Amino acid sequence: MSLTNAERQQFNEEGYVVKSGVFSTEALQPIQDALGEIVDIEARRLQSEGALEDIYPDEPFGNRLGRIRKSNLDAAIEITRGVMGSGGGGFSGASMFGMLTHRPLLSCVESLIGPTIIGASAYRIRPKLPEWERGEVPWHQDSGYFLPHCDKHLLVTCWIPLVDSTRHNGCLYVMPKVHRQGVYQHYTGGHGGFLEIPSDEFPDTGPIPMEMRAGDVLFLTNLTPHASFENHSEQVRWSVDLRYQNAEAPNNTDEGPESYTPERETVTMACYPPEADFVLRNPDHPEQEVRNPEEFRKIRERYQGAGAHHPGRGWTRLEDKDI
Ligand SMILES: O=C(O)CCC(=O)C(=O)O
Repeated sequence: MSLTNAERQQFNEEGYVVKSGVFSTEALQPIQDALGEIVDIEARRLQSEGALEDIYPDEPFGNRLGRIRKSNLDAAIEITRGVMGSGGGGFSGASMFGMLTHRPLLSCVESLIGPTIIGASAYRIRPKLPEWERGEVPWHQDSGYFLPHCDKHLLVTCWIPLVDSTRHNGCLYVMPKVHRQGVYQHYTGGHGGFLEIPSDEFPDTGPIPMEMRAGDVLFLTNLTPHASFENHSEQVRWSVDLRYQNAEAPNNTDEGPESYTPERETVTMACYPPEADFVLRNPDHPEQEVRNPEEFRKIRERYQGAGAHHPGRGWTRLEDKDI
């Protein structure tokens, strides 16, 4: 499996493309099982602490956390924290490595960035709870989070629903055809604590809802504005977003978090310093490739909570916008 010429053309012209069926039901099972296990552990802990009555042990992955949310929002929020880990990129289990290295996905990514593929540091698991306003993610470009010297590079975001995603349960929306206009002004302290581009500060080219089946993949550029809104269903909208770049885009694959100090010149840094990048394919230096889940976990854990300095982009606070 790879992206066709027409799909690549759409990605280049519109800033996004959806490829159906990149992950089969069987291929999604290991990540669903792993996330289901974290939900189970966290739910049992809360139950033993008396914070949660019913933990719905017999509900399938797609329903269980939604049932818990319905009976106890605070407990459900706490469980999602356990799932997401620190900052959202904390889960580095074997099933995550399996997703990141899924061959059909990497073949599609290769058709966008070439044969050398680096797993870009920020990947996220997103359990969007039903009827929870803070679960909304405001309009932003991923480059808003990356350092400015990376704007000229392509970092591909692969957004993958683990359950069918619809307008009703809070699917992603994409603003097409504006990814060639550079990075728009973002503001900190936006909805849910995310970065935000206010909707009057970028062109409205008609936001497109990405209604997708579990296992389809939405490919986005780092300059494509996207957002997601409230989940009005009874189930959690589970998704994972993974990122990839080639070796020309700055990365931290050959350095440790201790080399990221406030004194260091920003232009020498990886695009997103707080988390570890990792080499997945390098035909010229195959010895650099991360080949197994254990190696991957060690690389990720080295950066986890290590405080690698991220200078950010100096965005203004939303409340100071018109001052
Ligand atoms: O999954 C969502 O709702 C938001 C995802 C997102 O903002 C991203 O992948 O950058």
